[in-house]
Order: sequence, then C-alpha cells, then structure tokens
Amino acid sequence: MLVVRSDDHRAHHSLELDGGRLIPSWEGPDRAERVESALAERGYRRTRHALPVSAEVLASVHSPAYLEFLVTCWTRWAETHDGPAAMGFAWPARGFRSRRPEDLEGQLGFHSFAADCSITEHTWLAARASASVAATAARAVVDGEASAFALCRPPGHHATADQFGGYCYLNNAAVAVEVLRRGGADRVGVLDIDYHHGNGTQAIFYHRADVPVISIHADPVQAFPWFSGHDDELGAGAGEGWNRNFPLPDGTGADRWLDVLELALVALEGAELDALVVSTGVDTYEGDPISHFRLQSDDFFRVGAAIATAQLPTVFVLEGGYATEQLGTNVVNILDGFGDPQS
Ligand code: OKP
Ligand code: ZN
Repeated sequence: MLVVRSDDHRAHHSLELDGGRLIPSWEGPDRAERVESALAERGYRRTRHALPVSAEVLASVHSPAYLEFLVTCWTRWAETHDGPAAMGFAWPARGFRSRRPEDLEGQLGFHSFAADCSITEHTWLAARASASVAATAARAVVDGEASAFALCRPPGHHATADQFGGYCYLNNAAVAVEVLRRGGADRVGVLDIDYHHGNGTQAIFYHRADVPVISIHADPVQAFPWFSGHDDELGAGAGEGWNRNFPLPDGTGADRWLDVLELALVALEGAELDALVVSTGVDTYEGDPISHFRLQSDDFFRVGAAIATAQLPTVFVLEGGYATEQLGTNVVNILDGFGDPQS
C-alpha cells in the first residue's frame, strides 16, 4: 500500500484546555513519528511526499471566510497578544446569533466549537499539509492505486465547513472525497471508525446523496463531541437516508464493535460506491488515554480485513489515537489486515 506523508506537521503542537488547565495537546508530533516508524518496520516502503492541495479543492470543503481566518489568525493574534495559543472562549451557543464578528477573539469563537483546540504559529502550515496528504493519497487512488494511506496530522473529521475543534482544522477525509469525486468516482462513501463522532464530516455531507457517511463511535450521551452523532441523524434534503450513525456505549469491546462494523459495511454495500474513504482513528484501543472502548492491538487486523471485503478503491485517512506507544502498531495492523497486493 502506498503511504503519503509530509514533514510540515512537526511545528504544530498546540495547547488544549484539559481539566481546567492549558496543557500540551494530546495530539502532538510524536503521533506521526510513531506511525512512520511502525510503517518502516513493517516494510511499507512505497512512500510519497504530499503535493499541495489545490485552492479549488479546499474551497469545495471549507468556506472562504474560514480559510481566510485560518491563514491570517496567528499573525493577527500575535499583533495584539503575547499568549502562547489563540483560542476561543465564547461561542454562538443556544439563544445567540450566528453573525460573524469582526474582532479576532469573537471570530475565534465563531470559527470553533471546542476549547480542546487552539491555533499557534504553524497550525495553518500543518493543517494545510495534512489536507495535502489526504488529497495526494486520493489522487494516487484516482491514478490507479488500489489503496493508499494518508498519514494525516493534525486529524480532520471534527472540522466543519467553517469551524475547528477536536484537534481538527481542515477536514482531510472530505478533501479526499472531493479529489476522488473530481477524478471520476461518482459515489464516494466515508466510513469513520474513530472513537469520536466525526461531526464535521457528517455536517459537510449531510445534505448530499453522492457521499454516504457512516460512523461507528462512542455514544454522544457519554463522549465528545456530545452534540452530534445520535442514530436519528439520517441526513436531510437530497441527503436524507445517506447518513448513518452507530453510537456505542463506553466499554464496548472488539466482538460487539466488529459486529457493528459488519452492519456498517452492509449499509455501504447498498450504496453502490465507486470508492471509499476510511477515517482511521485507533482511539478505540483499550489503552487509549482519552477514550473508553476496548479493542486490543490484534483486533485491528480484523478491522482492516473486514473493510477489505467491501472491495473498493480505498483511501485510509489517519484520525485519532492517543496511546502513543501502540499507535503505530494499531494503525499498521489495520493496513496489514486490509492487505494490498501491490505492496
Ligand atoms: C479528536 B479525534 C479535553 C479533551 C477533549 C476531545 C477529543 C478530540 C478527539 N481536554 N478532546 O476524534 O480523535
Ligand atoms: Zn477520536
């Protein structure tokens, strides 16, 4: 399997509000390093550097105002603040208006939905590189690769058209979908197996029938992002029936989780897809420090093998996974389980 990567993620290490303190984010550069070394150890030698994602593809996923905000945020922040991270602290919550303010601190709230996520000097560089990794992996599949792994960091599935949050700034999975669609795949499915609900991906494609989105995740009554991911969110308008959520309780282990994956794959089979994007989070691992499912490292082989039964051109896009030491093993177990005759 082809691996697509970039070094530009390294300078992005943001701060997050955690237990009343600002701490270095759980989502740090060491994550990508662990995945890189596991890939090398396990013989994944076909590696490609990301080519820059086009402005056109980015604009098909995100709003112009949001992209402009991301590009300029740190410079604007540093002109008037000496604090180490730009983050919102007031949001257009219930009863408020969603009219975009002019002031930067207001815009930080307008363009985010969570305080686990901040913008620092190189966040835009890293976020754009991450989207470029996804775009390049998708392009490789358009050009004939059976599958590709996009080693994305920061992750993307929480990012909506115009909001960051949950460590995500640009929606890498949605970028991959758009590149596949432009390359001739009429119907592209998203299968999101991260522990957390991919609220951003759901929102971006909620009204579309050409991009079915299926997610298996922790029940939002118990877990972040709390306000998205219930099983009655089925899509709307033209997209009605094309969004499916499978929320599961904390403590869920591999047998139950894999049964639900079978259901998700049956739903995808009915969608007659041309290609598949897998939002590949391994924070379902039992040792994950911020998540509460109980998959073990060996179970990830079964996850990859099950996804292979869909027999679709597939782009794996890295999302979460915070048990850093086992992260590489868990990710590569999925890829190995999937298998790829070209590798
Ligand atoms: C991103 B991805 C509070 C921690 C809250 C939310 C989890 C974001 C997960 N400091 N962070 O889906 O793995
Ligand atoms: Zn996650």
